[in-house]
Amino acid sequence: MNRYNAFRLIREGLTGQKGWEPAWRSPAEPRPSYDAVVIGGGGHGLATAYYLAKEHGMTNIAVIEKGWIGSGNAGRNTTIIRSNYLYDESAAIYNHALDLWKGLGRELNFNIMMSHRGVLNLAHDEGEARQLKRRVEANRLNGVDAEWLEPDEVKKFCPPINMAPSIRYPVIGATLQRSGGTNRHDAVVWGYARAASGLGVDIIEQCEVTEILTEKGTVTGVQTTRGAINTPKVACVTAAHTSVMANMVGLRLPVESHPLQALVSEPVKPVMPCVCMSNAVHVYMSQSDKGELVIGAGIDPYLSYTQRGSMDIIEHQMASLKELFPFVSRLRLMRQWGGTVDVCPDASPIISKTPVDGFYVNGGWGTGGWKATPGSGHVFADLVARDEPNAIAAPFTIDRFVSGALVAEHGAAAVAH
Ligand code: FAD
Ligand code: PYC
Repeated sequence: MNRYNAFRLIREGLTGQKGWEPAWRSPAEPRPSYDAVVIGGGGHGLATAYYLAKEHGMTNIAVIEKGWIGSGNAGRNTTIIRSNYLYDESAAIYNHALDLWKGLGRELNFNIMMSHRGVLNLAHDEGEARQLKRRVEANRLNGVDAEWLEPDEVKKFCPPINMAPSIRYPVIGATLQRSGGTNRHDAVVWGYARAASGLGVDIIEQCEVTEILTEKGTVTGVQTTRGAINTPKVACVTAAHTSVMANMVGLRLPVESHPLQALVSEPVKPVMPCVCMSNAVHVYMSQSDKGELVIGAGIDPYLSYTQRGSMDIIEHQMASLKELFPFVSRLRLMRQWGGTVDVCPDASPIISKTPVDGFYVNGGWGTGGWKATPGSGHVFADLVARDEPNAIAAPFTIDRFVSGALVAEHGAAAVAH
């Protein structure tokens, strides 16, 4: 911090913090028309807007968000980042995202607290071990830094784990992706918003899109709670509300919305050196830089738009976690929350044009879209700007639900599905 900034910090502290400029421009009213409108101010929507402006010169655009930016899953997720998916198509997009994460803090000039602390996926029986070893081989062919760890190596990498063979689901090995890890979700959203705004993008919060306007099968604009906007391109990035928005243009997408919840403990000294996930018992844990243990579970099985989950899921997840990490039984839990995740039948996302000209969809990321944020925004911006999917996006068009060319990733996404 230079002397001017230090002085300013003190002055603002003593004078009621009135002199700070907002980090991004959030005009009260949208303009009457834009070259493109991005619906949804989560990580994916903001990244899309940023890359549209930065890489395609589309600066007359707006992000329309019904709440505040990051109020959806972007601000509710547990920030696990990895690219160890089974199929080539998935490895391509998640590796693309991982590459972008590596330089994102510098690019946005915002500390996103990216930490490549490694992600363990545990195996509890021979069948699971075989599947995970197969995934390691597939990952390596795709340039993912995956390895198989024997039990003593698991214990060495993650000392607090309980390796006792007597527990109900004993740990018999694990995969490790060392470049996987976590970051800070709010910082990512704020960083993208500030950078997009700096390039001219309007970020309109507390404004809901209530209608997609079309004429003869072509988008002409959107109706919002702050009036109509004319635009030839609508990029829909609304996660849990993907199918709701698609319905507005008469499209029925195979996306289901489920609650997914997580919780954090009181802060403690560093105890958990990595991210640890178990598909079999549906639980995972990491430790935030503040010291809180960040703990998640599987989806609540019913469909719902409520941003909360039910108690039995928490009971199940904590019972499983207590066996794997007995020390947690002495911790107090501090906060619990839920989000609503948009799940496709093959546990892979949709990045697609639609039969309605000018209406593009990016959604269906389910329980695993945070890790994809920069990659998703990057390839979606390219699709919206050029009206053609690039090689990374092409496998994720909605045509696959007709052709049957699904990218079935339930295994790799399974901890939360
Ligand atoms: P969102 O942040 O939900 O953004 C969509 C936005 O659209 C919302 O802000 C919403 O308000 C807005 N919107 C909706 N309808 C309208 C409308 N009509 N008009 C205007 N705006 C509208 N993924 C991982 O990779 N790793 C994890 O560890 C992980 N953990 C998770 C834990 C939990 C508890 C949850 C809930 C999710 C988790 N995920 C994880 C999944 C991840 O959070 C999502 O896949 C991802 O954040 C989706 O990003 P988004 O930007 O599309 O969604
Ligand atoms: O996709 O790695 C993941 C994940 C972990 C928790 C929720 N999603």
